[in-house]
Amino acid sequence: MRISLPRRRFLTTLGAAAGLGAAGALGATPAHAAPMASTSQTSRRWRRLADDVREETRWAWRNYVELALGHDQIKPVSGTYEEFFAPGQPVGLSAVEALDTLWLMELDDELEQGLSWVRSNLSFDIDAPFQVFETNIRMLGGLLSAYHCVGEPRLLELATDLGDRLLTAFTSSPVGLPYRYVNLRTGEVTNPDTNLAEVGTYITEFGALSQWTGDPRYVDAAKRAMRVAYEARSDLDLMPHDIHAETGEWRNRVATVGPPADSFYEYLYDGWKLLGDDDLRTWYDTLIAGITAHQVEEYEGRLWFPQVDAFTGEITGRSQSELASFFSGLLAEGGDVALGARYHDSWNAVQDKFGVLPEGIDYTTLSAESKGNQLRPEFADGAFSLWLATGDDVYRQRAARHFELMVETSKVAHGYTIISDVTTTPATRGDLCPGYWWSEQLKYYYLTFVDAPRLDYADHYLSTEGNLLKGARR
Ligand code: IFL
Repeated sequence: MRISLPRRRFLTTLGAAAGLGAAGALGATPAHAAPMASTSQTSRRWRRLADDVREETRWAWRNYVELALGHDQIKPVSGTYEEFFAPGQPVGLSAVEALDTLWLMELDDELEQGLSWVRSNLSFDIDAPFQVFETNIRMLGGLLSAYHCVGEPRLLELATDLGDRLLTAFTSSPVGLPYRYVNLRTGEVTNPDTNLAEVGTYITEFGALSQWTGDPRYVDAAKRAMRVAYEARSDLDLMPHDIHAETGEWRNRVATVGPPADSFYEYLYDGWKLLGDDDLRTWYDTLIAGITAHQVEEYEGRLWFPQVDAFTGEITGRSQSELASFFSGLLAEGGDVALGARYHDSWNAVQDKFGVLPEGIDYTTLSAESKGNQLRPEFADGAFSLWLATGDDVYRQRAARHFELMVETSKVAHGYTIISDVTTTPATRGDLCPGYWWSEQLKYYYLTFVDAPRLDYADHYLSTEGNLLKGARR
């Protein structure tokens, strides 16, 4: 989720002061503005990087279209593909995830290929259980962001059809917490043993759907689920990460800002920002105060978020998932820029040590506990949010390094792949390009390196999956 703030204002001011046009302002370095010549060199460097990102996107898309269009995820080493949600039931996940990225990059021929596939092929009348959370952030979010960008009514029709099928997961529960799976055709729900992210990452997609269709059922269901979880918080204002969808009872005691809790916190802030719902801001502030009081640890000069017992505050683990690095950007957007910046610094130390970030570390030793990398976007996501919040060039530099490392290690014959071990030399590659890659880091890099004309930097919203639900400049 990313809502912007002061950067555009700053650049405009600096550009005007230096007598620069729009292009000159691109390379501006806040706080310590460089002389004119080096400013334009810097500007050219960022433009070149943005062009590189766009070219890599175009090349990878061409491969996907040739080898896997309509399938969920390309396997870019073997040139084959696999489905993400249900075996033998493709829904063109990568195509749907890519749509708003292609639009923002003005890759309009490629966008038309994706839209044309969606128009002619996409249907959700599928007799198979789909994971509600993933279907929401990836497919519903992808369709809604594409609708927001190109305005085609068919995209909203498809989104509404899918939203109705997902809603059953909420309305089937006696307390309103969604089951983890719903059969898209029959509405049969399964897996009530769930977690914070999977009960509380709906409010912006469902909110946008409610606003654009005029039907409040979606946003009401999403908020009800968040309220049920929030009201069960501990006296320390902490939340265990596992919960039961039929009873609302906790299934463990461990609080974490990483998975499987992460985007629950994100969507409290996002829901407030996108929909203006003050309850959500109050809930966010309450829980972040609990986290900063009980769930932060300084370790050898770096700041981390340990796992703690939600009822006593005792530290129970010092592992850190790479996915938690998004929290740096969330903190900055929520108003605590200093804490967010310190947390990003901690992750930057991990990037300095390993290059490509491992999936999980022990922060007491900075050693890799989980050695793969699933081609993850969170570090670049945090860098983009901090760049927007501070205008400090250091975050662009970190994003640039992240991009360059990805090209060095993950680029293979037909696209970009996950890494199964980042600690070997060279890194050991897997054979899969996850759907979120199309929606997330390509977009974060591009928007960080260039002033994209189709984005309203001053007022936009990107979801947890990087889907643009506000701020498209059509
Ligand atoms: O689906 C992606 C999204 O950013 C999220 N969780 C994990 C994925 C990327 O690592 O919310």
